[in-house]
Amino acid sequence: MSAAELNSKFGLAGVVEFAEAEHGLIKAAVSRAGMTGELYLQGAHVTAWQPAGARPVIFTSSRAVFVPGKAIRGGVPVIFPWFGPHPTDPAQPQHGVARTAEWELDAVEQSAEGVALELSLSPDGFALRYRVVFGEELRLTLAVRNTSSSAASFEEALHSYFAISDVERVTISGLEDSSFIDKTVGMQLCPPAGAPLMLSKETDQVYLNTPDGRVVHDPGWGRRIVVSTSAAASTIVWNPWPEKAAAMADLGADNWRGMVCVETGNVADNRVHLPSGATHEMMTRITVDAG
Ligand code: TA6
Repeated sequence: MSAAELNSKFGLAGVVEFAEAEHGLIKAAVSRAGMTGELYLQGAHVTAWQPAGARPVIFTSSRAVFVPGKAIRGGVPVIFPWFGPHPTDPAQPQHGVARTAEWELDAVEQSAEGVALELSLSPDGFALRYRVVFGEELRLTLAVRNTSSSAASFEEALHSYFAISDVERVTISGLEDSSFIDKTVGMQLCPPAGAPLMLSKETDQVYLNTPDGRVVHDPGWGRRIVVSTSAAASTIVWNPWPEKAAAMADLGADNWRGMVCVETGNVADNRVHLPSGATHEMMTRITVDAG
């Protein structure tokens, strides 16, 4: 559907407006009572959320490219049905197919909790429903139904990029008791750190069996980003640091310090196993408060 058709079917004047962005990608701009948000239909990709009176919470790279079929650098990419490289076929795209696919918009509604957009996608053997609620909090719910006639398994993640003052000054709590796979040292399984996480070098860690909540403490901006989750057993923490960031055309050496990925998912040992016809629903709720 064109932006004009989407506006006539789903638009809410002054609240939800669709527009054609670069290279024909369609985006929805959301605003209500001072809160603003943005979502691209490609990948059902949230690229901005800023509560009223607060700084942006979601980071999107100033060098991000918005091209059909290419993943957007930043925001909240939806990772499905595999995380990282495909397990057996290197020709398959990193992080699955959902983040570069064109999702169907099914509904737009307003309620006390905020402005909700509902989208769907049907990759082989599955039916995905994604509900994004922009409000005082950002609530993301991904439901996956196994539409095949046999049991199936998959990995999933909401690969959220958070805007921060300085990655070397933030602390991440809630992962102290979880062991993790360190992708920077050959996927080594490491024991729990027993203390909140501070980043001092390239970090790419997959935490397993994590509790339903973590906090990014940002002393530079005097705030906390609180991430509550349900039915998500994994947490991934990532920052490429300057050298790798400089080698990424859509990130660059001037962007790495102001972002950290703290992702909600079910990956590696936490992958989901679903009987035929069954549905699994994962949710993350993001809020900010004065730290
Ligand atoms: O979530 C962390 C990670 O898996 C890292 O290994 C890094 O590759 C990052 O995702 C970004 O992946 P992308 O395919 O978007 O470049």
